[in-house]
Amino acid sequence: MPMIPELAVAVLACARIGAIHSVVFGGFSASSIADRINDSQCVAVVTTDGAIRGAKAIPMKDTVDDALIGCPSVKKVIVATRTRTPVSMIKGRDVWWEEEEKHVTAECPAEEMDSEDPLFILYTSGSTGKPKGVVHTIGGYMVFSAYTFLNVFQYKPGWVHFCTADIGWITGHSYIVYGPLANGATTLMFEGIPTYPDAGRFWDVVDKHKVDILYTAPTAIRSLMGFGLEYVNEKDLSSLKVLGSVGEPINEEAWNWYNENIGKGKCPIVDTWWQTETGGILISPIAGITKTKPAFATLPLPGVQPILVDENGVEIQGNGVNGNLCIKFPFPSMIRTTWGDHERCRTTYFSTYQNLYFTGDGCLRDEDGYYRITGRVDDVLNVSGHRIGTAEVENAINMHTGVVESAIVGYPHDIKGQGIYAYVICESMVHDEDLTRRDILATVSRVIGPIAKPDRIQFVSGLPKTRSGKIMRRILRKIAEGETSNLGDTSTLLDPSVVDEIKAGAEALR
Ligand code: 7RM
Repeated sequence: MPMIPELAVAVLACARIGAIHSVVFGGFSASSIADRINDSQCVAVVTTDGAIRGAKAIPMKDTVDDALIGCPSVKKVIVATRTRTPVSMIKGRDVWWEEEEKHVTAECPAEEMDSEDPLFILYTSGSTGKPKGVVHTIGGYMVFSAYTFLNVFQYKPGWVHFCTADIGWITGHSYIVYGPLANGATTLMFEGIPTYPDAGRFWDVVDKHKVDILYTAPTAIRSLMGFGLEYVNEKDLSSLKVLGSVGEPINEEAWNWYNENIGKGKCPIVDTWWQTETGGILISPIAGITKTKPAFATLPLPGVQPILVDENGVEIQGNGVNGNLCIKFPFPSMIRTTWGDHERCRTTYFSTYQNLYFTGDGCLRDEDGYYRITGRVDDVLNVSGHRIGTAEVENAINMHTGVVESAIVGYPHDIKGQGIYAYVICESMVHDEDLTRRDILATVSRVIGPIAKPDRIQFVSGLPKTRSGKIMRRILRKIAEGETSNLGDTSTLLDPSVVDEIKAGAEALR
């Protein structure tokens, strides 16, 4: 569903009757929706006729219909009206939200549930295979989203909270719906995009609704920075008390811009680190209490025990150190299982290092004991704050006719944080590279969704592989970053000459 009140209503309605919800971001393709429906075996889908994105209307029901062709578990589809675009309604299966609403009373006693019953499933990308259904429970998740909302933002009764995420992601679940509402806060839902009708839209919303807490992503800050201050300065932002950042590392320049131009130097910034799997914020300043430092998530919240380990899982003690970020002790909203495959949960998160939850992130602990998350150390990209598995994108590209193999790496991108770089091997010489690129992008959109489209596609005749057949992503990453000299040891490669060809091709592409 798009970001309309009916989405929050649907989520809360599920919680009230004891049904498990699984919100799917509106930008995903029919095939991604079908994968999620089939993995969860869900019985009902709630959607809209269409959605509005900036100046564009996008189909929703059509996409759901395409998905449902291969989803026998779904018995009912509830369609809320948003765009009034024509849709096909299947007899016996599809009903209109507005029609059904007339036939139910406003009274609906809450179903009594066990605190460890599942509240929702949310699919998220990992380094291998299809997205996993992260399971959160009623008691722990609600307690922790409420506790962290109250404490991290230092929420005061009467405040207006504006989190710019989509409810299709965990940030929207925890800090648009559950955390604020469990505290009785006023929470804003924003259906638009930051740049429509112009780059002042966020500041408009803040001004119009006298927003107290603004919680957004570094990618949005970096993008809006580029439009200049005229969009900011014509708006009254004096209602703001606390600013938040989430989803990816925030660079110092963006932090300072946010602090000076949006917070006018008077609003504490909470750089909140957490994950779909953690359900709520784990490492973050407490607004106005923790002394902040640009680009640092600072300190763990009470009860959270982060540790850094080396490749062998040995704890790295002391300060001024770098390592892999793990969590030593459970907390209320930690992932309980991956839907339908408990073993996958165990191997993904709890087997890399013994007796530890491994986050997949690299992290620095500075001289003051402050934490700075440096980014993923596995094959997961963070593009505009969205998690994208390299394996998923590779699988999508490989489905395209004529493609033999592909390798995806991330590279630094000024606005998105990371861009998606694709190295693609085709069966024969590509005659019209631009045309083939376009078709590959269409395939990725069709298989996953537009958010997974590579920013750059380079056609290559081979990939740097070790004798055992493993792609040396380290080399591909360096080339994508524009590094041409220090590629490190290439002597273990099956065919070192392929590296020169790739380097030359990358330069030509830039
Ligand atoms: C909340 C969310 C999780 C990944 C995580 C990190 C990255 C999130 C920060 C961050 C640096 C932050 N859930 N990440 N917050 N990196 N500083 N404050 O984003 O499951 O979609 O992504 O996002 O790599 O592992 S998520």
